[in-house]
Amino acid sequence: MSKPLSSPAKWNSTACILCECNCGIEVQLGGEEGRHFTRIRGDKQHPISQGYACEKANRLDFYQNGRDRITKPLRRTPEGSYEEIDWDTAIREVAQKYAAIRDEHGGDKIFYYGGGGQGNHLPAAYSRATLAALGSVYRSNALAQEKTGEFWVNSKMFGGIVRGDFEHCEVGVFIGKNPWQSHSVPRARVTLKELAKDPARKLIVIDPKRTETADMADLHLSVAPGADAWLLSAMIAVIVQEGLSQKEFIDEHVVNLEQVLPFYEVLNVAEYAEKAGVPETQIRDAARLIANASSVAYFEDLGVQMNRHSTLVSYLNRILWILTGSFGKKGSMGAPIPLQRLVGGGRGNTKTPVTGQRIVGGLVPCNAIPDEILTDHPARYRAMLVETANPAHSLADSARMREALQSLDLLVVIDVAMTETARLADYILPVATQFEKAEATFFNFEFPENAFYLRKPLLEPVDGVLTEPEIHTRITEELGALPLEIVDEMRVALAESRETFTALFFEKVASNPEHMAVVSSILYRSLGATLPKGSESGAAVWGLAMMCALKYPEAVRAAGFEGEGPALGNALFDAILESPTAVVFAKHSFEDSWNRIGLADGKINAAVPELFDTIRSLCSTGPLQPSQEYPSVLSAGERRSFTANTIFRHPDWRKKDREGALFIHPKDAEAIGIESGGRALLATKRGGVEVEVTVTDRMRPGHVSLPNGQGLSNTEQDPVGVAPNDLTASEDCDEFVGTPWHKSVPAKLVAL
Ligand SMILES: Nc1nc2c(c(=O)[nH]1)N[C@H]1C(S)=C(S)[C@@H](COP(=O)(O)OP(=O)(O)OC[C@H]3O[C@@H](n4cnc5c(=O)[nH]c(N)nc54)[C@H](O)[C@@H]3O)O[C@H]1N2
Ligand SMILES: Nc1nc2c(c(=O)[nH]1)N[C@H]1C(S)=C(S)[C@@H](COP(=O)(O)OP(=O)(O)OC[C@H]3O[C@@H](n4cnc5c(=O)[nH]c(N)nc54)[C@H](O)[C@@H]3O)O[C@H]1N2
Ligand code: SF4
Ligand SMILES: [Mo]
Repeated sequence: MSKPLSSPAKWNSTACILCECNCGIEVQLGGEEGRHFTRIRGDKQHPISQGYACEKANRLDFYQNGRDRITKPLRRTPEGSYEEIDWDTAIREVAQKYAAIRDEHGGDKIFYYGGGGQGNHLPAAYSRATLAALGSVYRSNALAQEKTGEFWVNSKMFGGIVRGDFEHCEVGVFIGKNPWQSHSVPRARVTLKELAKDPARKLIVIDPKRTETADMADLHLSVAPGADAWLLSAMIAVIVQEGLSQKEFIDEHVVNLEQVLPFYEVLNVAEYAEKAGVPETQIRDAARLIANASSVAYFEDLGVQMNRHSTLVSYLNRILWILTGSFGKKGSMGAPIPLQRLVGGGRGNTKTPVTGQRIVGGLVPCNAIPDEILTDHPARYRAMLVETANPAHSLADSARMREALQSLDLLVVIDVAMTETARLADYILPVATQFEKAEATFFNFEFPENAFYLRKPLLEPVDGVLTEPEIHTRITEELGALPLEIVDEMRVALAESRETFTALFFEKVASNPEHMAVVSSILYRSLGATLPKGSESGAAVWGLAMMCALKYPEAVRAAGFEGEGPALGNALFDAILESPTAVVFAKHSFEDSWNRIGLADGKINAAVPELFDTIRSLCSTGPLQPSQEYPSVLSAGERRSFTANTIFRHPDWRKKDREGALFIHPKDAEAIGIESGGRALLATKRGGVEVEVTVTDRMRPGHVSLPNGQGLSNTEQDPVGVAPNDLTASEDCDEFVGTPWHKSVPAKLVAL
């Protein structure tokens, strides 16, 4: 029998939600009730990813039709199980309980964690109304366990976010970053291949492991785990001592470098190379290569940002940018125009209330969270709202994190799934998935052209769930914080025209701090109600498009939009709303980056004196040494081809390496008498777990590595693989910003 002829299935445009690249993809729907993703491909129309997608995107049905989905609001019973409740009860009780804590102890005792994952940042915009209504001031998310060191030095040196142009660089440098697996730069594998095959361009990788990226490198510096501070110091010293720095660039663009250089003029390169565990000749080669290049792009990531001296390493990396003249030109570092800044805001608190730790970008250091809760200090957090995050699994020291979450007076979790964190909650509020509502991210870091994508829903939400904007707006209303008369006025104005609405917004909302505190809900209830079904959550984007157009009119016009003032903002918003893919919203020159660094009259500041003592201390200290008790260094949480934080919960999504084996070097395997596929006991000071072992000469001897995102559990199935934070400790973190040392955990391995 011949196959029936069918019309070609429709390809629906959306984006992958598994990493910050958010590649444009197209999806065919089918299967039961047409709610399964049957085919997925890269979307050629997407201006940044241009048809690129990696193998993980093909597995997105494991998210849309994922394990552990929740579809009814749940309330914890006195016996500790859950009962289903209706939404009115859920909203009323949650609002009342938070309000009671606010009234008795102060809104600052209500702590917010999350607001966005790899594919959805709109909850961060809408939660602001709820938090304002509650007087909540402290918040955090995953960025405060990876990027806050980088943010802090950027704010002191550049005054804003800075990214690399790997598409055009002569030399690309990756420090503790494996873009072959973890991406983070657009079309990572294509970009890497282009770099590797062009004899005029060079790739340098700094990583203890010979990663897939290192395989392609011209120079792979296999640094000892946790020893990057010595390695980068030695590279700086080579450039300074051999007189290779870009003097013209420095004279024109940099201040305060004289405070830094004397130290490197006398630094003993051989000694630092020895401590870094890298041959001195390789360090000299790498330093000369970047110093003599016409353009260098740099990317540092978790290998150093979740490691010893992480903030210092971010600083030393930037000193290399300065010495090699790598800013504000094609192929080097630049400052993208954001549609919305990823961090910032908060209420201006600079220290955590209990332990007094530094708050960067409004984010409480993640490792400090248990200490801010597990205490009888009067300023402790007593309640939490967790949204689109799984801190019981993703933050250091899961056992302590669970204890902290359980000790709260109130924990509410907003999620699509019954997660490790949700299972500790008093109330669980289920939401539509990222393919059942309009969503977007603010991971928009490209230059000289930057793009933003308001994805439209592919499916109707399943019965019983709401979206985050709806939940936050209902809570805000319940708390009596939504100015209903303003919402009505805005609706009437909108019925007249968008221009009338815009004028009223500036006249009555933008000028009133109380209204601005709940602006997302005002926009949602007015403008949102007029947007196409499923796209209501795009209302907050109107505000962002407006701000962007008012702040960067030339760049927005260069991207093809017309108008002045608010009219330009409306033109941009309409394009975002109507476009079937991402919209290029800003265009500028590479040199324009100079206009966006906010320090010292458009110059780069090279001195961060808070770090100088630590810089000096490197002379007399050395990196982590193996001990008898803990002879190995564990990197807890490596990105592999089948890891995606905890976005996929069912282990079947992984086509290979199902359990997530521990990678170890043949020498280490021989020493403990184990082979690939063998099982071992892996112990750290915080815990012990059983692991499967894979022996590979990619690892550096003494260095072992476990994947991230494994060890998820539910009531029906035992966890598969190891939850990495069963092995990590909250006190092991950076002295400046509290980022964890997950990539160098002292560990011991015993064959079973
Ligand atoms: N496949 C996949 N991709 C992802 C994700 C995912 O879960 N899976 N998650 C996304 C997220 S949230 C993030 S933040 C990024 C992270 O992306 P990456 O930072 O690239 O990811 P990791 O594999 O955690 O760490 C990178 C490298 O650091 C190396 N490393 C370990 N110790 C050291 C050290 O002491 N010094 C140096 N120089 N390097 C060291 C490791 O060997 C590893 O190759 O990936 C994103 N992309
Ligand atoms: N030891 C160790 N720990 C690590 C790392 C490591 O390398 N080592 N990496 C860290 C890094 S870099 C990161 S970024 C974090 C990530 O950790 P988290 O920030 O906790 O994020 P995810 O694991 O991605 O969990 C996202 C949650 O969002 C839920 N979700 C999905 N879609 C929606 C939606 O539309 N709405 C709502 N409300 N919820 C939704 C998912 O079900 C899931 O519970 O993990 C960190 N933890
Ligand atoms: S690089 Fe892969 S995981 Fe990341 S967004 Fe693109 S397709 Fe998804
Ligand atoms: Mo991350």
